[in-house]
Amino acid sequence: MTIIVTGGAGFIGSNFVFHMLDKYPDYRIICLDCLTYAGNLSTLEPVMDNPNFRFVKESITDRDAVYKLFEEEKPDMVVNFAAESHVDRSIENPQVFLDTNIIGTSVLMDACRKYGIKRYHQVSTDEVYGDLPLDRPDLFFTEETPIHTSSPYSSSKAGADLLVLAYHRTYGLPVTISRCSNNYGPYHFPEKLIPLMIINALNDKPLPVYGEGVNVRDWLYVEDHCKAIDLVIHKGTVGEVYNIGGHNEMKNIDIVKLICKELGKPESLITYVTDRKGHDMRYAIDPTKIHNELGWLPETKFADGIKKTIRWYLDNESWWAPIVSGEYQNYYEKMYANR
Ligand code: NAD
Ligand code: TDX
Repeated sequence: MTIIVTGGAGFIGSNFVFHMLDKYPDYRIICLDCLTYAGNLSTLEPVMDNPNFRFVKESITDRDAVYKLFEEEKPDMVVNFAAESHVDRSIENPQVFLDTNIIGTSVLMDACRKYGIKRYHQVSTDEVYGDLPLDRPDLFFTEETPIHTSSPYSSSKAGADLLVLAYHRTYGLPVTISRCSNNYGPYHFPEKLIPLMIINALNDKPLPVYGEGVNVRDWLYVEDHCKAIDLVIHKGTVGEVYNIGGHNEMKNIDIVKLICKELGKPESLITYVTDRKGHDMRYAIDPTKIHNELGWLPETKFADGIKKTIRWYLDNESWWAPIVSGEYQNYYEKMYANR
């Protein structure tokens, strides 16, 4: 079995590469990643010498490069993690989100049509469903919830999902889609809520909470997401969408306070800043389908996962220190100074 994993130098993709190489020692895993600011080759260091692993630095939007890779490797499956993934960046500059997330997806699927594939899997997000009101805790996103996006990021992911389903219906491409809630864990890029708050707290810097901090996200440990995708690509039904989430809703402010507590830092570091434009209020996944059909259940409780994650950032400063001292400083200045 040869699997092309796109975006495998990013947060979830790298965790997926590790999971697959570990669980299936006879599989060949090809990571296709162009190493944007969010891609980090040092993350993949532990598997670089594995004879079943190959890293290819190309963009999923580069048709010639993608076709060449398909000719060389004749993959059985493609799992597409490659994306521009940060909502705040999409609000600043939507164009690259459309290029990578929509055009890149179509290039990958064109290659699948041209060379043949057993499965094309699209890693999507719960954000395609928009948001839920805070005063209706009885409501959850199911696979039937209409697409109703808020940000350029979520719109680009929704556009990709629609294309994937269209390639299935029109060309019979054997596709699956998974829509997961917020992930956390090792190798999470420092621009995102949890790693940003851990790293700022460690440096005794202000903790910038958007608005009043009451927005709710449904957090899942990254390994549980990887295991769910593993199940979907092996046992999921072609043409189907699977929601992934572990019923773990938390307010942003409660997460930030928990991080302060775990690190022994004062809550006085918390600073309320101008809200995100179009900020989604609440995400909440109903994972009944993947549980009933594929037997998936999350294994890591948030209380344990967040401790493991904080421990990982404490032990792996050598991973994040070069990131936050480079170009990231300009990003941080632009997004947070005078906010
Ligand atoms: P990330 O930003 O950490 O990593 C993205 C990776 O894709 C990087 O390695 C980057 O270099 C690569 N990439 C970007 N553009 C590329 C291109 N044109 N060609 C090749 N590679 C390219 O993202 P992540 O958080 O790991 O998310 C991975 C996927 O999971 C995304 O599709 C995202 O929409 C989805 N998702 C993320 C979450 C989450 O909480 N992080 C939740 C649900 C779904
Ligand atoms: O500095 C911050 N302060 C803050 O209050 C940051 C970076 C975020 N927030 C808030 C905004 C959100 O309500 O925290 C919440 C989480 O923010 P992000 O980490 O940016 O994640 P989110 O916008 O929820 O999107 C994430 O989950 C779905 C991923 O980045 C997406 O790729 C995924 O599809």
